[in-house]
Amino acid sequence: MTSNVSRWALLSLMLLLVPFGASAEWGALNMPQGVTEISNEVYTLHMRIFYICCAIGAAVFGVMIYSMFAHRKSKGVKPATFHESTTVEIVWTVVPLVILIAMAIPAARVLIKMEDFSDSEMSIKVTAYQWRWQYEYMDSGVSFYSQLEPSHNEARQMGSDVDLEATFSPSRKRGDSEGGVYLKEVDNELVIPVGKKIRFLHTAADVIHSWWVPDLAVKKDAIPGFINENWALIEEPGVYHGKCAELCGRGHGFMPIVVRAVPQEEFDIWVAEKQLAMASVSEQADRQWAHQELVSVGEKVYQANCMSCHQAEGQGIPGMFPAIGGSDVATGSIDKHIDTVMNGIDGSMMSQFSEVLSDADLAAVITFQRNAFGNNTGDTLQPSHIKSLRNGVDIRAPESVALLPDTNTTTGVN
Ligand code: HEC
Ligand SMILES: [Cu+2]
Repeated sequence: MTSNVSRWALLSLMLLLVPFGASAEWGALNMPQGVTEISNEVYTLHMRIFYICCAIGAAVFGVMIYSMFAHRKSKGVKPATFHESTTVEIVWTVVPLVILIAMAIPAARVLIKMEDFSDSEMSIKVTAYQWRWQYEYMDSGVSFYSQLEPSHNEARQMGSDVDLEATFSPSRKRGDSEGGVYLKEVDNELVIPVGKKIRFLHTAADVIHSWWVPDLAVKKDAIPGFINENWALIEEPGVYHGKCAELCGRGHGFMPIVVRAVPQEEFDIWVAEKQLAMASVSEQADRQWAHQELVSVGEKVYQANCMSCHQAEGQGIPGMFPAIGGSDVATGSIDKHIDTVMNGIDGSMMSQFSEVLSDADLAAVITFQRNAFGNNTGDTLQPSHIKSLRNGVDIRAPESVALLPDTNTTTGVN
């Protein structure tokens, strides 16, 4: 009997120890402490409540185990027969109440602080799309899209023979290997200055997403039609990773976030460079492009934005994504092709790209599709054509909007 009990005790102990032996890094099990004041406060709160839970657990299970062992039936102990002890009832109401209040006060303080957007020095609007983020710096007008780094996107494709272990680095620190951490890098990082209170405005353009960067203690739902607020003040320069934390469809696992916090001077240079690049994008739309130039730029745009569905050789996936090679759209009327890419196809996975791609990128990818994968229409689509389409009637607006009466001709309205 005794040997049986001790054998069970030993086995349970071994089972309990298994997870501890396996996890070399304790920190990896816990919540990260993060790099902002709020994230540190959240961490402290989390640890304090965790220890309170441990103490309660130890006390409750201790009393239970002691009672079961010391007063067991086999020792001839008779159960007590008392009922309705007012003292006990008061104690087990008051003690948890005091513990709850002791936890709620500091928790409420941190929550209120998290919701305090006053004195923010900079605002960034973050719009979530399936499956990319758009960052708009409200103060400087800088705006760009950020999505999974193309080399990672390529590696994750079905049948890709990229050696993940050799290409990507296992740790979270960037720079360990050229490829960065698999599925955690983006093409355009969100760059922000250190030491500034930055307000984030979250919204989404299609379904619900959630912008989550654990090191900043920021996790906010991005909901179409709503603006949610959030803020962060990072003290130390560094690179912080995050991801979308709301199941948002097929590509949910492939919308990482990278925040790079840099000193103010470095940030100012970055903003100036971005503004210059944005100006040159609009210049690019005005010049005349060579056919071959459009095709080679288009190939890169295709790889970054279209290949995950239409596949590397433009063969598509039968039943899911149509092939581009030999497609009626990519070899037929170019207007239909432009409309498909710019506006997407309602109710399908083919989303609109007019917001996401520049005039030059749109013209390039369409030219590429009409002259690759065995399509040889010989067509060349100039970026200026896309630009004129955008500047003319807003082809994205629903018809009802286009038909609204012109206020100038309506009597009584100025
Ligand atoms: C998320 C998956 C996805 C991505 C990414 C995607 N497409 Fe599509 N695409 C589709 C689907 C699905 C259809 C078919 C829609 C339908 O007909 O209902 C389609 C249809 C098309 C067609 C019409 C093909 C035909 O023969 O009907 C063209 C052209 C096209 N896409 C171009 C592009 C371009 C250019 C890009 C990148 C800029 C792109 N697509 C990115 C899913 C995607
Ligand atoms: Cu998402």
